[in-house]
Amino acid sequence: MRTNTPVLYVFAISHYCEKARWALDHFGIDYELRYVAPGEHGEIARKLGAPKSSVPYLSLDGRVIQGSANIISWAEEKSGSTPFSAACGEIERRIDDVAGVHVRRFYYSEALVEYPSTVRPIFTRDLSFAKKMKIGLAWGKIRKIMMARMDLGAQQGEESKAIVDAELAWIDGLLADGRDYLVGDDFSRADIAVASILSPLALPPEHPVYNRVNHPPRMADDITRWEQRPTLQWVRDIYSKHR
Ligand SMILES: N[C@@H](CCC(=O)N[C@@H](CS)C(=O)NCC(=O)O)C(=O)O
Repeated sequence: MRTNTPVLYVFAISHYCEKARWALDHFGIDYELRYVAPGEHGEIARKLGAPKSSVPYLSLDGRVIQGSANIISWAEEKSGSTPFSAACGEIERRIDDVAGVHVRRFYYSEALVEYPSTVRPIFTRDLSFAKKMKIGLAWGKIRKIMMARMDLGAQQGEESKAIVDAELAWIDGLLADGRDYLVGDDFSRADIAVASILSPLALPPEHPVYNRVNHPPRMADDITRWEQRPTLQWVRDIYSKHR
């Protein structure tokens, strides 16, 4: 059946997917959410004509928009919102490129390397029974590919943790003047970007997936130690007000 409703393809576990999903919700876009399995995601992306394999991507009117930032720009335009400022763009780019990559590597370097059976249920939680079985059988191979692609390991996890710590200090610094929002007086895509990318560390109850995620032990200790940091308190506050 053909419909004109845009379809957003996501991994449940992905913070970039949460970012795109939140933006579509925020801008009041009607869309269908489709969870995909690792492996299948690349095949669908190729069939749709997306330049890369990564989720999130949005398919609509015979074209595809890939990448959380591009999806937000499309949603902003579609909803007739004021285009984002350069300051928003800078914050979003940095959070995507630095914290986005290293929060993920910090988590997977412990979870996927040492406790892989805790990761699989998050990847497969919204998939059909048949797909769950398929991923279960291929899990060893998928894990190896992910470990190589993201360069995971104990030392890499420590490296990424230090980078995440520094990026939290950057946001702590921005919030030090008591501002409610990162740019200007209103909620913006910079807030969506930072809150969603850091949500794996803040575990806000309003998050559609991480509200039920258990982190591996060393990361759980770090998160407990960081719990009162202004940035992570701010992420929980933004989620409670805007998600
Ligand atoms: N900067 C991109 C990053 C997207 C990304 O890294 N997606 C990951 C999931 S978190 C992915 O699909 N990885 C598998 C692949 O690249 O094939 C965005 O904002 O959308």
